[in-house]
Amino acid sequence: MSTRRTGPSQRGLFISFEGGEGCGKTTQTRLLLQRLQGAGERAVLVKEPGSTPLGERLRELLKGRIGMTPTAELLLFIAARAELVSTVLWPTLDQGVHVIADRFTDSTIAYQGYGRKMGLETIHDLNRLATRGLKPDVTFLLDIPAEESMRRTRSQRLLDGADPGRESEAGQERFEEQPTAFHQRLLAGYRKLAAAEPERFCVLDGTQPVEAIAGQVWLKTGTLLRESKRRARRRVRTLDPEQTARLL
Ligand code: ATM
Repeated sequence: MSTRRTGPSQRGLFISFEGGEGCGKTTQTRLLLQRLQGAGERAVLVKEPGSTPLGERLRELLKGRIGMTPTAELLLFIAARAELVSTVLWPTLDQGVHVIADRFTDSTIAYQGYGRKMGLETIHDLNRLATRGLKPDVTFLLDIPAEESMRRTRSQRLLDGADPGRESEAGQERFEEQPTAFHQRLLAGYRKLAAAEPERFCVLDGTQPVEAIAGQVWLKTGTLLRESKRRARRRVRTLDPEQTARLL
């Protein structure tokens, strides 16, 4: 099946953010959205799982009280992704709108693959099925030590008013209450992914101040934007008159 439907006009950039709990990616996605829009670019933010009617229902299930096997959990994340890619991501990018994703395929490899120790080959195959060839142009990995991730999550829950002595809900237990070893495997998994694809990953020290991280994210995004505009201009120059007429 052909996946790319873009013509010679400029496709939007697809930018994903990854990392463990409390790494600050949600803050960074919002800051980047503001910055892109402030620069006159069209951009949207999506969150995985979520950002479609089906994805939001699946998010409720995945973060709710219901128990589930690791296989069922994996398939629900993949189902949410398949829906998001087909109904939102490809159509949006094809219109030249940039998409910022709070988690994407690497989360499944890190959490279900390295964290839950499920088969990496199977996860890669399922990711391919769900994404139909879509890959981020850049993935920002906000790297924080596993202990710091767990500390930040605990203080956030206290701020949110959760009673630390109370039994946590199944959805919270699913990831946030996993032992330190799970978070260490998760982080090691992310670092392996980044080392395997250095041209896509931009690894940032997530313990830096928010503004410093935002500055590094903006620097890299600006470079990609300029490259993407240059490529689009080159494509237009190489069109024959018939193709140009079809675009007008
Ligand atoms: P947040 O991104 O809102 O934190 O929630 C999504 C949770 O789902 C997150 N962990 N917690 N808590 C990571 C987890 N997750 C997976 O395990 N696999 C996936 O493929 C995705 C997209 C998320």
